[in-house]
Amino acid sequence: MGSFNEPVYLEEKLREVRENGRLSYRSRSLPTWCPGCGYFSIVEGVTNALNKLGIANKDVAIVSGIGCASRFPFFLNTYGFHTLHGRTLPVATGIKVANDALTVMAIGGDGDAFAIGGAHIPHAARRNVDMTYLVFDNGIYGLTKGQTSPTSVLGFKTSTSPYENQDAPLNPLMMLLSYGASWVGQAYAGQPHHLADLITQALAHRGFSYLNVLSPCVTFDKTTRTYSNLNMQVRMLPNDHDSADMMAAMAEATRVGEPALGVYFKAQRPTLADALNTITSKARSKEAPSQGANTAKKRAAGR
Ligand SMILES: Cc1ncc(C[n+]2csc(CCOP(=O)(O)OP(=O)(O)O)c2C)c(N)n1
Ligand code: SF4
Ligand SMILES: [Mg+2]
Repeated sequence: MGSFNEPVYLEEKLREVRENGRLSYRSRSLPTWCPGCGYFSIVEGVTNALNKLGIANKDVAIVSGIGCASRFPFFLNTYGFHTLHGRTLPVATGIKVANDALTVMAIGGDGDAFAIGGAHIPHAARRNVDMTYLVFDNGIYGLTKGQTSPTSVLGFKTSTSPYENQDAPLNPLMMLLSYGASWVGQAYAGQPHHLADLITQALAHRGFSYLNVLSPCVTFDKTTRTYSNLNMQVRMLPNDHDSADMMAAMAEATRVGEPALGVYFKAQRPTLADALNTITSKARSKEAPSQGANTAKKRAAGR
């Protein structure tokens, strides 16, 4: 990689991109996001990660809800499903159950995830559905022109909080850790190489991986989650952070004002597919559930 002082020539960059295969993951639709939106980095991160892991386009399904973030599936040349607002996880779970061979990614904004869709997250996490959930956390409703969201900071003035937001923001990392997600990390759109690396790790994890991506909404947030503020605030998790230690992960997740980037927690445990396979093999054997046997006996006795 060249230094910051070296010029980057467009022709060279285009040749590199054409040759390394990443473009095959992009559709012909160019992103409709505002220039400077953090989401461009996430498209780049996902295409890099898929290319690095060598996952074929036909083996990927990307599911989203509604919002600027949820436009994502249009821009990738994979299977895609733009569902209803907040309903990303149930649809993604259904896809994974129907075809376990697919790499399933669920995508949403902080509003889609934690407001209208909030009640789905604990269940996908506790069941350890083998998918990656990327939340583009800009702390605002971007698509609908800048309303306060569940992750908006205290004191944020928006069209729905003209007297400054008085509601304490949710802590997505703490929520996902306590819900039982088996991989939890945080990245920042302003650090695209690190972001691509974390997306790669999240996709490679077997189980429910959650990546919170801090991302500026350059159009509707000029004061809080801006690049200049985030550049000063973010830090890397300490080198000696033990991602097998839940208490250490929670301690980092609750540190106020200095969002840390990296893998907070990871663990291996049975997935939803493992649980369903267990049920299938039990059902195929003679091992009938006891309640079912009683019901059958009662039916036979005419009760
Ligand atoms: C049932 C329903 N309620 C409300 C809306 C309006 N709406 C569309 S997107 C959105 C929030 C988007 O915010 P977020 O999920 O944070 O995504 P962003 O646009 O910031 O990427 C809302 C409230 C809707 N489309 N459907
Ligand atoms: S409104 Fe905000 S979140 Fe939506 S595309 Fe523009 S900058 Fe990005
Ligand atoms: Mg948002």
